[in-house]
Amino acid sequence: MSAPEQRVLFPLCRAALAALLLFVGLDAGVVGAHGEKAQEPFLRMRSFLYYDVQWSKTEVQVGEEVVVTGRFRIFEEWPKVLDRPDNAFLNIGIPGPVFVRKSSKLNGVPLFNTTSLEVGRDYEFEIVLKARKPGRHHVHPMVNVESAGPLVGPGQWVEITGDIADFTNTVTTITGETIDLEHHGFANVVTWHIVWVVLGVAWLLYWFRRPMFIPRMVKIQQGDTKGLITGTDYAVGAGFAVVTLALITFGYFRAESLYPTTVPLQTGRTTVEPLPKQPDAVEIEIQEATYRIPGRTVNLTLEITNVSDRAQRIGEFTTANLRFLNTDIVQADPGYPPELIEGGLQIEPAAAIQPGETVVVKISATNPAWETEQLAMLIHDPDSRFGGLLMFYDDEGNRSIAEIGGGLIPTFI
Ligand SMILES: [Cu+2]
Repeated sequence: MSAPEQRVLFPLCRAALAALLLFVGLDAGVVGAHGEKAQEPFLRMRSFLYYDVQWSKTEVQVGEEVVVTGRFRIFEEWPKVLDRPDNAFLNIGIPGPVFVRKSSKLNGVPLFNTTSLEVGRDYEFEIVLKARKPGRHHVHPMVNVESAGPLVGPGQWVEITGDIADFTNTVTTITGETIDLEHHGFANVVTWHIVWVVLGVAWLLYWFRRPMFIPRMVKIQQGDTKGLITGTDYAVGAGFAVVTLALITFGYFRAESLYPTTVPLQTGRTTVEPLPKQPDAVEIEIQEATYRIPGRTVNLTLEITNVSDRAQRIGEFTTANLRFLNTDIVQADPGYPPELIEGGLQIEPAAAIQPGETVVVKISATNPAWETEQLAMLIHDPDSRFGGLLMFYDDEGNRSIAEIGGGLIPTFI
């Protein structure tokens, strides 16, 4: 390498190494989550609003199952910039293959295909996971929407103990054979990789053993192309082509004879009906919605009309997987991630709204979570709108869910 080259290359290498170390360092700093807080507030507040999410266990052995259940409401005022959930897939948000997914159901329908979901409606999911890799992992229910991306529910820490070597994932095939998916076909994959790598390397070596790029380029520039490709080269090239085609043909017929009965990967769609619509217990008109920056408080002034025949009280306001509870009515669920449950829901007047009555209610949700969960960022959006669910409870404890959403005005005093 010449001196000028060295002067250019060494600082470049150093910069690349520094960037790599910085990246590794940053990565180590954020192992705590998936970056779910980095999703724009409108994605978390106005798309899929998850509720009643539960994890059957938070500590499991390798091979044990965890069932994640819950519901989501697809927000009626779906953001215009997002593609609607016409092509959606129920998924799980985990850091790599630390669990295997044994089943997923939406409203009781097994869902391993894409489906289309209706805006404004509710769905109930159940995802069964089998613990594979020991560690402490953040587990979110998630729906992937084509062109809109992954829309995640709340994340719970699940601890897997044991040894990954004990993990098995056996299934019985349609021909009655029992196989372990953890290792099935692995030797075959390795064998074929070796075969193709050997062939590829042999092809490269055949050409590399002679002077390569620059001497050949010089010859071409001089118009002296004689002898660049010899008769032997043509023969060897034809030989490689024949061997390649023969291997492909052999592979095809071998697979056909080993696995005569196969089913292609299924790409059909599944239809899932939404949960039946519950009659509205209340009608809500938003009179004012503000975010007071110094106090980290969302203040809502709502005109609420009770259209049910029972007295109604507000028990919870939930948005972006955060739950603000009126602890007079709803007690914190010990199974829900504690960092996502907040008290501090002030309701004025606190009295129940009687049937037929219209009351102006002031709700304030004060919590640092507006900043720490990066939801307050929405005031910097050109479309500063919020969304969420208000949970009403009647005097018999029946719940009804009302969607609220609209513009949110920041206040600085
Ligand atoms: Cu997470």
